[in-house]
Parts: sequence; C-alpha cells; structure tokens
Amino acid sequence: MSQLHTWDIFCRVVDNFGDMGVCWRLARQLVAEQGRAVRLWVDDLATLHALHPEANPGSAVQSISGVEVRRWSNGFPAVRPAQVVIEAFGCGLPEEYVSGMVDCKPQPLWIMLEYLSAEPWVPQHHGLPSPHPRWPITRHFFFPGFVPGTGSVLREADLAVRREAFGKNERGRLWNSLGFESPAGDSTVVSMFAYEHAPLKGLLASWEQGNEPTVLAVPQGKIVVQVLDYLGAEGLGVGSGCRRGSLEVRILPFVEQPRYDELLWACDCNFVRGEDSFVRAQWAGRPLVWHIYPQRERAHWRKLDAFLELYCWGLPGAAAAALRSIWQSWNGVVEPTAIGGAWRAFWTHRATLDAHGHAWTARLAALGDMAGGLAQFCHDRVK
Ligand code: TRH
Repeated sequence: MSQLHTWDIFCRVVDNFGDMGVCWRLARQLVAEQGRAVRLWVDDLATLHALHPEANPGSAVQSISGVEVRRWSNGFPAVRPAQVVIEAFGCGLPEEYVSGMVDCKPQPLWIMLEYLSAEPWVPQHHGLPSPHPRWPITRHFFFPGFVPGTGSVLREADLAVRREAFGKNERGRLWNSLGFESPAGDSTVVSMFAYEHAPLKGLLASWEQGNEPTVLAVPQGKIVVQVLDYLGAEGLGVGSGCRRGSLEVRILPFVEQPRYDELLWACDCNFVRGEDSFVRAQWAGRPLVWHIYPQRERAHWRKLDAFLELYCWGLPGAAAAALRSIWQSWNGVVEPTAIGGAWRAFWTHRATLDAHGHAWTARLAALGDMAGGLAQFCHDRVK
C-alpha cells in the first residue's frame, strides 16, 4: 500500500459541469486504478447527480463507485485531514480543515489542481511549490497540459479498449436508448455542446441548405433554446426530433458521463466546450470544434490560439487553415457571420482531420494519464 493512501478532493461548482466533471473522474480513477481511499467534498450534489445519476443530491455522506462523497457545506465537520489534499481550481479549503492540516505530523501534501491550458508558460509553472501566505504549510501547483513537463490529462486505463469495442451494434443501441433510430449511413452526424453565445444559427442554416444530410445531436442544455428558436419549434422536447431541408435535429437528454463518451464516439464531428468535454472529444479521435469558456479581457483567445498551435502541428496547411478558421469564427475571434462557409471548408478536409484526430490521440496518450501522474507527483514529493 502506498504511504499516501488517503486523499481528500475539494470541489466547488463555479458554474456548469466542468469542475465537477474533472473532480469526479479523478476521484473514481484514483480509487479504481491507483487503489487510493478518496473522499470527495462537493458543494453541489445536483451537478454530480447529472453526471452520475446514482449520486443522491439529498445525502450528506454516500459511497459511490468506491468514492466517499461528502456534501461540503458551512460548518465543516471535525475530520482528520487526508495524506493528500487536492484543492481543485482554486476553490479554497475550509479554515478549520487547514488548521488541522498544519497540526498533522507529517503535514499532508497540498495540491493546487489548476485548469487545463496549452499556453507555453504551463510547463515552467507545473510542480512549483508555494508557501501559504497565512499558514505554515506549502502548496504545490499541478497543471494538466498537452506537452511533456505538464500533468497531462485524465484518461481511464480502459478507455481505448472501450472505444475500440464500441462498434456499429453499440452505436445502434446507443441511438435506440436515446429514443432514435441510427442515422442513415450517408449522413454527417454532429454532436453539439456549446455555450449559449455560440453563433449556432449560421451553422444550422448552412446544414439546412447543404447538399449532404446532417444529423445534429443536441444534449439538453442552454444551447437548445437557440436550436428551437431557429426551428420555430418551442415545443420540441427531449427524445424528439425535427427535419428541415438537409438538417435533422435530435434533442437528447443530458446523459451520464460514460454515455456522453459513447455519443462522441458515435458522431463524425463533435462540438465541445469548457475543459472536460474538450478532452473527451480529443480521446474520441474525431474532428472537433472547441467552444472555449469565455474569460475577462479575452484571455481565452490566447488559450485558444495556444492549443491551435499545438494541435495543428503536422496537419497539412489547407486543413490547418480551415480548422483555425472555424474555431476562430465559433469563438468570435473572427467574424462569426462567416461560420457557414467556415464549416464547409472545414468539412472538405474531413478525411485528413479524422486521421489527424487519431494521430493527436496517440500523441496525447504518450504523455501518460493524469491520475497516475498525480499519484507519482505526490510520491516524488514525500520520498
Ligand atoms: O460544463 P462546462 O462548460 O464546464 C466548465 C465550467 O464552466 C467551469 O467553471 C469552467 O471553468 C470550465 O468549463 C472551463 O464544460 P466541460 O468542462 O466540458 O464539462 C462538461 C461535463 O459534462 C463533462 O464532464 C462532460 C459532461 N457531460 C455529460 O456527462 N453528459 C452530457 O450529456 C454532456 C453534454 C456533458
């Protein structure tokens, strides 16, 4: 058994699903693959329930997939701090808990798990220690990333096997379980997960007027409002669909995390957002379009560009230009009115983008998995 057996992960849901999505994935993997005892402190169990319906939003303490899930509310209970403490995405730790950490001998290892970024400064900051400004304890920065010298990204040990096993039959079963027939073989199947400010209507128009049939799968969420507004079909609910010209829209439920992976594998192109769905679409190995989480002073544009720099490496010039163009239009970096043309140019390179998606997956896999890397990182700091 590792000398760092017990782990506490603290997660506050700022908005949406990404913070919870990453913490839940990490907690499960630490238990299932690293044999750790993990307590996950969560301030919003309803969000966990959306990702993993077995989670009971009304239960203050529950064991799910081997993870002890605890509701994090005011009046933090007197608990013995774990040997490794993960503060996810700058969520802060309860004062009484920190005080307990300071008194422990040896002190727990305090890890500041940061957001994923492809920016060039990340490898230099990954692993840096930082003395706490008020307490006599050191924190350690852990930056996920896409290059050697960073913490890489989460990837379950069985992910590639599950993805390979997901053949045509499973695809049919997935669609049926979502309330739909399998899309016709000649259609382009696209999944859509994006923030509500995405210039979606231009794309819908382009698909509607296109020569090729397009099936658009939209999991329930804020973007659905735009879709229904475009279609003039306010009454369209989960499990129903609508055809317009060459476009067929399907409104899906918000599915649990493993099924969302399956949806990504079942589609020809995936529009994703934030952090976790963005990574999962990369593991799907298919062409993808990223809607980045908007930040103040357009800091997210730098992040977008940094990722494009890495991702486009090895991609032939015309395909790279088309990919840049649709990502930039989608994120408002360039005039979003040109989104329809950007899609058509992008999709001309479909085969090249597909092959590139697979090559990128292999590059990413070579970095190792973040959960294993994090366990090693902690081990290296106490030996
Ligand atoms: O939901 P997101 O936008 O989350 C975040 C948060 O907004 C966070 O505050 C921000 O800082 C971060 O983005 C960058 O996008 P993300 O990260 O892709 O998380 C979505 C999660 O939801 C992911 O774990 C996949 C999951 N999911 C499902 O499980 N089922 C679904 O049907 C869908 C559409 C998503």
